[in-house]
Amino acid sequence: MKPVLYAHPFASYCWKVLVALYENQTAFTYRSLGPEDPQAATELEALWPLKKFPVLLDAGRTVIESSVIIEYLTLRYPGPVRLIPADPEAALEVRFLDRYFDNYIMTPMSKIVTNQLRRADQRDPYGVDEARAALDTAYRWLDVVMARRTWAAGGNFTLADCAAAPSLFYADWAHPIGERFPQVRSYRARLLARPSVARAVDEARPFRQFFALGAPDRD
Ligand SMILES: N[C@@H](CCC(=O)N[C@@H](CS)C(=O)NCC(=O)O)C(=O)O
Repeated sequence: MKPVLYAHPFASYCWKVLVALYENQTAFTYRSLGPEDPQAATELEALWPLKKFPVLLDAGRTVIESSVIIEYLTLRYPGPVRLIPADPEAALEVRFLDRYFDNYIMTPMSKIVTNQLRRADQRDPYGVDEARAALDTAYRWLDVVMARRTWAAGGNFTLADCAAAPSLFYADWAHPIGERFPQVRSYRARLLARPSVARAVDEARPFRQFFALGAPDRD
């Protein structure tokens, strides 16, 4: 039996896992969470009452949280692309960068986007200003790191790059990565040129109209 992934093609944390699956050409059943299949949402809620996705179901086991799903895939479905290095010290750097992209890029990006989905009288401009400032600080730190690296944690594509792809993709839409961060801009371009990421970007293309801030005419 193939693992089953509950996900949506436009959802950033789902991209993270999709990129990992595509990197190693891991076979899986895609349960797409959309209005066309309300049963998929019912199943998701039964598996994970918080209803956050992605969720992976494999051999009766429910695996939750994108990073944990990728760790699980590397254990149960290893492929030629080793997303978590065998060396524990190198793995620490990968896990740190994975946390970096989720906590310091994806989270402030989401704050800006979800604020826009609120009713005008319930918006939080102070919180959005804080999120924009946090993103600039995060871009600045990353720009220094990426001056010496091809991929987030060094020379190999890892879990950290799976996290970087959706977070930098959407962060640049929500709060553009300025020209003063050339290393981050070229890293984002490298990510988008990676076939696994390009596939996730293409699969999400039909949903761009739903980007709350208005999707730019690029990428
Ligand atoms: N920490 C979780 C975050 C999952 C998450 O927030 N997913 C979004 C989609 S990208 C979601 O479930 N949104 C629907 C909701 O918040 O109800 C992970 O890494 O999987």
